[in-house]
Order: sequence, then structure tokens, then C-alpha cells
Amino acid sequence: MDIKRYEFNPIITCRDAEPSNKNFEVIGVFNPGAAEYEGETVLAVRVAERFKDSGDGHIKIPVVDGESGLLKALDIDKGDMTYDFSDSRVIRKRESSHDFAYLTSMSHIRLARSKDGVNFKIEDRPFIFPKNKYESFGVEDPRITKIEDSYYITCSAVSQYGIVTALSVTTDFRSYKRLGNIFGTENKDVVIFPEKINGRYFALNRPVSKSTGDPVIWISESEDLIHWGNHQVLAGTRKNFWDSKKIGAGIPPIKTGSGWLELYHGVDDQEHYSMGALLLDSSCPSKIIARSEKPILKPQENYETEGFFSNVVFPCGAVEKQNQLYIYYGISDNSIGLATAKVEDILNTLV
Ligand code: MAN
Repeated sequence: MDIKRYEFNPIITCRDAEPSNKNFEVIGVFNPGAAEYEGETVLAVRVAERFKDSGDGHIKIPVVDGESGLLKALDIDKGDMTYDFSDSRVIRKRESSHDFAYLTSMSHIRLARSKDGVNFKIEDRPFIFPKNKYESFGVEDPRITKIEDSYYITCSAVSQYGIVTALSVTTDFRSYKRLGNIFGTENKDVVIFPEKINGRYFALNRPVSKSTGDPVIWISESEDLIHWGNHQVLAGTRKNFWDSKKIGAGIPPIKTGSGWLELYHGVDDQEHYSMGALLLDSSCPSKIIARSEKPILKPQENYETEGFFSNVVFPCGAVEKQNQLYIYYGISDNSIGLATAKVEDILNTLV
């Protein structure tokens, strides 16, 4: 299938973003949600920052105090072998009875705007900055769904309590309102369908079971976008496929003549993240009509195979322009790529 990467990818990198305070450096701008607003393409991007290295052999972990909302630094000695530093994204306490972990960076959500969907100007200030006790390690991986005149933004909120999904709403991409946590721990990769189906809203989500089973995509229903129920497994992992280890929803479902098209990410046994698709029944979205046998986009360009966490393509948003889907994807927890394809061409690959 002909998915076309933009020739000058990545379209946004950390060099394009100012740090949110003078003690920070930006280490990644990635995993963007996307929407069309007043003739512009707006991306809600995840900006990951960390304290600049002070050169004293210590790591300062950025944390927002859940009570005061103020930024703090937790100090960890890089030589302290009670911690495991092997994952660039997370520092874990070894042999801890409850798997205690810190993130090496803290993320917030910032907006970037473009007239042509290709050249973006990223704002200097954060849009959604971590504020409460569920967000003290950061807010991540926004997805935007337009319902009537409102744009609903889901984010993973990360803290010592685990990962929950927070919902916010904006009508102007200048201010926003927090609507609370709509899925409890441990749940992320939440995408809301853009309209009611048979009188109810639907969302895909990805709970993680600590006891049994792989992380897979679930589907849930709601009457008001806040209270979700009737949770069911939608799609599982598949042994010996590109999505063998875990899967999660990526882009909010796109309505097509053949059903709902969901572009999702799958992780294989080598921890490579690729993008594939599910086609869901138009009137009963818990029913899968077709699925990708092979990834539609997989890490293969140099800028995708090397990064902060290498070998990741992670789609979170898309817009339709001139009969093409503009797919915005996070690259290796570093930067943002653009790939374009026709919806019909994607549908034709599904079996
Ligand atoms: C995983 C990765 C990281 C992310 C954490 C917390 O480790 O997706 O990028 O920061 O989860 O959500």
C-alpha cells in the first residue's frame, strides 16, 4: 500500500519548542492529537522536559506537587544501585514490593498550528500543564475528538497512583476546561468516537491487567462522555504478528462508508511499535469487520529507528485534506512525523 512519508520528516522536533521554564530542557515533542479549527490544522503535542544536567552525578526528577500544584525536583544519585536505570523513559526501584517508578521526564500538552497541515508553528507556552495529584508525573499522548462544536481532549495523567485518563474540552483552542478522570488506573490510549451510535457515545481504551493477560483494546459506552460502562474487549494481541505483545488505540475512529476506521499501534516481541488498522461495524462498533495482517507504517527510516525510545511510530491524530488522510505520528518519543494515504487505499489492505 502506498503510504507516503513527508519527504522532510520529522515535521516538528524538540528544537522547535521553548522549554516551559529556564531550568528545563525539551527532550521530545511527539504523540500529537490533531483537529481542524477555523481553517487551520491544530496539533496538541506532548512536550517532554527534564531538568538540565547539573553535572554532579545526580538526576533531578520533575514532579508537580499534587496539593500546591508547584513544580519540585526529586533527587536520585545515578550511582544508587537500588534503582534500575535501563529504560530511558522510567526509573524503577529494584525489588520494590509495589514496583515503584518515576518518569525520567515530565510531559505537558502544547498547541502547534498550521495553514497547510505540513509547516507548523508551535506555541511558546503550555496549553495543559500538570496540575493535580493524578498528573504529578505529567500529562501525555493527547487525542482530540470534535463533537458538535466542542473539541474533547483525552490525555494520560501519570502519577504515583498509576496512569489514568483525563478528559478536557475546548471550543477555541485558547482556554479549556478539565472534566475529570474518565478511566481509572491503569488505563491509557483512550479515543472517543466523534458521534453517538444508537444513542450512546463510544470510546476505545487500553486497561492494563497486573494479574493476567496482555494489554489490549477495549470498547466502552457512555451517555454523557463522563461515566463509562459496558466495558468489552474489542481486539487482542496476535502471536507471531506485528501486534503480538500489546496494542492500543491511536487515532480517534474515522467514519467511512464501510465502517469505523481505527488506526492503532501494535508492539511486537522486539518492542517495535507499528501502526495498523481495524475496521469496525458502523452501527455496532464492538464488532470487527477487518484488520491489518501487516503494519501500514512501521519504524524503518533512520529518524524512526533511533531515538529516545527507538523503533516507535505512534499515531495519535489525523485530519482529512484534499481526499488524503494526513496522519500525524510520534517518532521514538522524540519528534513528529507526517504520512499521507487515501482512506480507500487503507481499507483495501484490510482482511
Ligand atoms: C510508558 C511510555 C512512556 C510514558 C509512560 C507513562 O513507559 O509510554 O512514554 O511516559 O509509559 O505513560
